[in-house]
Amino acid sequence: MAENDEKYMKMCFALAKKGAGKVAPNPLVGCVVLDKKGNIAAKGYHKKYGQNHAERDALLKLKNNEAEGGTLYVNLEPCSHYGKTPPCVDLIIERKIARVVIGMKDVNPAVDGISKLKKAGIKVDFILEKEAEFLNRRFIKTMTRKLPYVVLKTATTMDGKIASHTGSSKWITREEARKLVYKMRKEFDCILTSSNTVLADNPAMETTSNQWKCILDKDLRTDKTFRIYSQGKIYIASKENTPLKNGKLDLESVLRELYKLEIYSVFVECGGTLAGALLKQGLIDEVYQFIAPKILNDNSGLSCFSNDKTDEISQAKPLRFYEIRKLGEDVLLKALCIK
Ligand code: AOF
Ligand code: ZN
Repeated sequence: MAENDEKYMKMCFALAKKGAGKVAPNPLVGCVVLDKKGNIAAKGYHKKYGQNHAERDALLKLKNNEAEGGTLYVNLEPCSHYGKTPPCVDLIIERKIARVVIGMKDVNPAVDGISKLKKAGIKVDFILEKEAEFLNRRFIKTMTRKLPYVVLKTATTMDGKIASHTGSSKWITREEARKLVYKMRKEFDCILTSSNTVLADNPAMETTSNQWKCILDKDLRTDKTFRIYSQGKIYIASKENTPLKNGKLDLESVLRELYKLEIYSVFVECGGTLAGALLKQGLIDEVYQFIAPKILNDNSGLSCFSNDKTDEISQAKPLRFYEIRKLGEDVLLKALCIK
């Protein structure tokens, strides 16, 4: 039974992922319904923000009560509240499902589906909880912190440098890695950078016209002649609209402002100072690090994280690698910051 539970929960994950990029700030959810005999009766997923939840999408495909006494798999606790749609638990009860297998409890305080299911005599089991939480890490962050999910991208030499002491930085990684960055940007509501990066490199940071670009520019040193301004929606955080902390823009306030603009995910492309400050303040959720097979060997070269002095290795920020990929000559490491 547990083996099948894993199999069908993994099927839910795959269905859920079909909603990627279309459901934020809502979760990625997939659902599989089995009849009494254990055959698949219906599948569904959450397709678009504001539309039917995965459970409703699946259950409405049933013609009669063919799933009576059956099992429903869903990677997130079914909802019990009236939001944009009625409670999924009511429909589950109505369709006479006997057992519900859940990936993770919902972090939305409005939801208490598990006790409602149990009260109705439905058996509730959990499976692959960690995997389910990993899948919905963006949802968990935005729902619990009211802050966007932040991924910092950096491209370094093997000794962690992003430029030599003269500022020479083009190019560290090769075409293939750089092309992947263009694709990655599309997975985020906003690209964030600093005026230092704009002034030093004048990057275009191509996005779609719907995406935001946030420039941290305390003293308004950049203007529309820079390439970054040529497309996308622009948000400038400066001392005129952002509180200062130790004479610098308060980074958490900037992220809160972005959240108010319905920006739920941010891709940071910047130099070591801002990267270091974000890291120190615990504002980074993940790091994507491209590494080229090169060693700069320049003591005064610029490091990818260079905000602060740290005395002890024990004070180093802990992360967890979850993807390691070879891209032509370069590699890409994806790592989660462990809070
Ligand atoms: C989804 N899709 O498949 C499930 C969700 O505003 P509503 O009515 O769409 O409710 C959104 C909340 O419903 C969401 O924050 C989450 O707690 C819960 N479950 N949401 O968008 C789904 N199952
Ligand atoms: Zn629901």
